[in-house]
Amino acid sequence: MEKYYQREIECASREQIRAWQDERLVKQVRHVYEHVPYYRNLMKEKGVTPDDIRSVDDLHKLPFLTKADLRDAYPYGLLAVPLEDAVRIQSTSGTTGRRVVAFYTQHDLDLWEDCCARAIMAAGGDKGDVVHVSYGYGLFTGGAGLNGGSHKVGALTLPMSSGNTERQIQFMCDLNSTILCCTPSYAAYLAESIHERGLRDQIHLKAGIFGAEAWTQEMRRDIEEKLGIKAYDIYGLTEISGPGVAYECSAQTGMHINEDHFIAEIIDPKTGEVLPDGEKGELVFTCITKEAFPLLRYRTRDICVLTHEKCACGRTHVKMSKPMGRSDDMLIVKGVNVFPSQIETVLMNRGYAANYQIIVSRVNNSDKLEVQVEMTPEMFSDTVTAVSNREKELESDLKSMLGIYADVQLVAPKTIARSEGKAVRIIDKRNLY
Ligand code: DLL
Repeated sequence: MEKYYQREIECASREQIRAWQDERLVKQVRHVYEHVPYYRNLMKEKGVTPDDIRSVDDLHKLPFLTKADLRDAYPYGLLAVPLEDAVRIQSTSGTTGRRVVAFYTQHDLDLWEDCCARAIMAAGGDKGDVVHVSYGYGLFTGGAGLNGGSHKVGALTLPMSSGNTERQIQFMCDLNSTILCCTPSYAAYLAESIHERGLRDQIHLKAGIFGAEAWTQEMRRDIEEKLGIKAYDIYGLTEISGPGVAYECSAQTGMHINEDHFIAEIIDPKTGEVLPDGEKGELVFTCITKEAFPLLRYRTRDICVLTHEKCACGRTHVKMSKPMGRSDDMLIVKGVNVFPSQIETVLMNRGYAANYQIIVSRVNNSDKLEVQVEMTPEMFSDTVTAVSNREKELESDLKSMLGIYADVQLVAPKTIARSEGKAVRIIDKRNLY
C-alpha cells in the first residue's frame, strides 16, 4: 500500500468532497464577484448573482472564462486581491498572442506545493529521495511547482532546470538522483544520451514525473524501459496554478484531480453543454480555494474524459484521462481531425522513438500531410528499398489510424532537433498562405 501525503483528503468520501466543494464554491463566487470587476460584468451579462450559486449544482449558471478573457484583462484585470497581498507571478510560454500572467498569494503557493507534493508521494517519493527537477525554472511553472512539492515532501531537491544535458547526467550519477521530473520529450532525450554514454548502470532513478505536454502510452513504455523506472504523468496549467492540478497514482489508470481545490467539468466544446462521466470533451476548471487568481469555469481547451470509478490506490478524487490533445492543437487536414498523439502511437508501435515532426502545407488548394520520422540507428544502414518499404508500412498504418494519406519520410538519426522543454511537433505552413 502506498504511503499517503494527505490521506484524509486524498481518500475522503465522495460526500465529504462534495461538502467541501459546495461550501468553497459559494464563498469563492462571492469573493470573485466582489473583487474582480471584469468577472462581475461577465456575471451581470449572464444575469447571475452570487445568491444564485448555492452549491455545485448551480455551477452551470456561471459564465465560462477563456484565454481570450485573460488576454483582455491582461495584466491585472483578474487579480482578486490587493497587489500587496500577491507574492509571485508565473506565466505561460505565450507562443501566440499576449502572455498570460497568473498571480499567487503565499496561501496559493502553499496549496500549489501541496498538490505537487501529493504527486511526488503518489509516485513513491519520500524524505529519503533525491528529486532531480529538470523542468525549466523562471516564469514557467514546472520548475517552481515540483521544487516546492519536493520541499514539502522533505526530499533532497536538485533544482537543475532544463538544458546542459552533460551536467544533468553527471549530477544524476554523482548525487544518486532517484526521481526525475521533466517533460517526457526531455526525459526521452536524457535516456538517449545516458544510453549513448554507456551510463545506464550508474544511474539510480526509480521514478519519473513527466508532464506539461501530451505523451502516449508507447512513449511511456519506451522511457520506462530505457531508464529502468516507473514513469508517472502529471498535469496542470499556469492559469489554474501549474503542475499538480492532477497526478497519476500507482494504478496508472488516469490522473486524480485535486478536487478539494479544483472542480472539474467536461463540456461539449461546440455547444458548452456539460457532458456526463465517460464522455469525451473539453476540460473546464473552477478554482475554489485560490485567492489571487481564482478562475471560475476556465476552458482549458484540453480534450479528455473524466471517471469516478473506484481506484485501486484508494484515492477517491475523480480521474481525468491523458489529454487526447488540445482542441486548438488539433489539426484539421482535408476536413479530418488529426491529433499528434495518434501519429505518435503509430510510430512507436513500429519501434521508432518519439523524434518526429508533422508538417502540413497546402498544395494546389489541397492539404498535404507529411510526417518526418528519425530512423533508429539500426535502420540507418538499410538499403534504399528497405527504407522505402518501411515508409510505405508507416503510410499504411497512418491511413488506417487517421483515415487520410500522410507522406512519410524517414530521416537520418539525430536530424530532428531535441527539446529540453515542450517539444515542437507541428509545423503548419498553411497559416503562411
Ligand atoms: O505545462 C504546467 C505543467 C508543468 C504541467 C510541468 C505538468 C508538468 P502551461 O505551460 O500553462 O503549464 O501549459 C498547460 O500543457 O493545458 C495542456 O495542454 C498541456 N499539458 C500539461 N500537462 C500535460 C499532460 C504547464 N500531462 C498545457 N499531458 C495544458 C498532456 C499536458 N498535456
